[in-house]
Parts: sequence; C-alpha cells; structure tokens
Amino acid sequence: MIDLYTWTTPNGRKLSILLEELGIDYEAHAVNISEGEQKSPEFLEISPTGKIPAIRVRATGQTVMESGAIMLWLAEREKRFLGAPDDKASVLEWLMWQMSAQGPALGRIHQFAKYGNPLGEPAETKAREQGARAYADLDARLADRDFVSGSGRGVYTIADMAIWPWVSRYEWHETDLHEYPNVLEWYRRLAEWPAVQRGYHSPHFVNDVPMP
Ligand SMILES: N[C@@H](CCC(=O)N[C@@H](CS)C(=O)NCC(=O)O)C(=O)O
Repeated sequence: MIDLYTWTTPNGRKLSILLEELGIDYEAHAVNISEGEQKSPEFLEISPTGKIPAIRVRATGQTVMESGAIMLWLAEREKRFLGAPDDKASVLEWLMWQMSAQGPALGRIHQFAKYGNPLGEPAETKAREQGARAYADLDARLADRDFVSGSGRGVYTIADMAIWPWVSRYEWHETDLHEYPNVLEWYRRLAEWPAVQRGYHSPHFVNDVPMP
C-alpha cells in the first residue's frame, strides 16, 4: 500500500495517474496547499521541502518526495512504463525536460494567471514565450510518433504521464491546442484512458478533464 500525499495540481496528478496505471493499492491524502497544510510538521516529515506530491510505502515507511524522483522510483520498482532498455535514455530526456523546462515555464504562467503580475510585463512576456516554446517543442517531438519516448512510434511511459497533466491546464495558459495539432491529438487520446481519468480526479473531483 502506498500513501500518496497530493493535491489537485499537475504535479500531484502525475503520481495519481501513474499509480492508477500501475494498478497498485494506494490511498490519496489531500494536502490542501491553499490552506498551508504542506507546512504541517507531519507532512514535513514525509516531504522535507513542504511540497506535494510525496509518497510513503506503508509497509516499510520509505518516503519519496519530488514528482520526477517518485515516478522513476516507482517505475523502476514495478519494472513498468520505462519502455525497453534501449528506450530509457529518451524516457529520461523527456522526463527531465518536463521537470526543468515545461513545468517551470507553465508554472510561472499559472502564477500570473492566479496571482497577477507583481513583477511587471517583461517577466510575464518571458514566461509566455517559454510556455509557447514548450508547446512547440512538444508538438515537434510528437510529429511522427504516438508517445514522447522510445524508438519508432514511441511507447507510453512515465514521461507522457509527467507531461500530460501540465498540458491539461492549457486554458490557464490561454493556449489554443489546435495550434499544436500533434499535442492536441496526443492529449485527447490519453485523456480518454480510464486510468488517466481516474488519476485526474484524485484526490477529489474539481472539474471534468478539459477537452479541446
Ligand atoms: N519540483 C517539485 C515541485 C512540486 C511543487 O511545486 N508542488 C506544489 C504544488 S504543484 C506545492 O506543493 N506548492 C506548495 C508550496 O510550495 O508551498 C516536484 O516536481 O515535485
């Protein structure tokens, strides 16, 4: 049994989607980051930086924080969603791209969308440029393949599961996915999958999965 500490955000949904895809027993615990619950002493013992998502393996007490680390750790433990051995390099490439490029760029846009722009226009312009670039880079990657990693048409891996929840916030980014037809097709295909749907609605329902 895995305890998942999470909230209804893209980083949280990465893990609920993976756990649903793995089909292993887990219990999702809501950590309301709007109410500051991530700063509670109990949660800081699990996630020392006070960020969701984090997990605890109930049988051993092992804890893991940081969404990319948790995804890799679980995928390696379960020997799933990493593709074939030769696919591993491209899984790591696109997982790291998500963590270092797409997530931070779109996360800054979320901040502006929700809290305004105290930093002034150049910061917002830069964030939006970087967000658009992330969409364009993903669109180019998906031009001749079904998934971001693996050879040939690609294979469904943790990299897709990490990237997809951030794309699901395309409305927050004021992005018309029809401008990125390869992302649109990939996004819609995964959005129909039952495990992705279930993971999206963990730890609780907020809205239907957006469908462009
Ligand atoms: N690099 C971290 C980022 C996690 C993150 O930013 N979590 C946000 C919610 S999506 C959070 O917990 N924010 C609350 C806070 O920073 O206090 C990861 O990928 O897990």
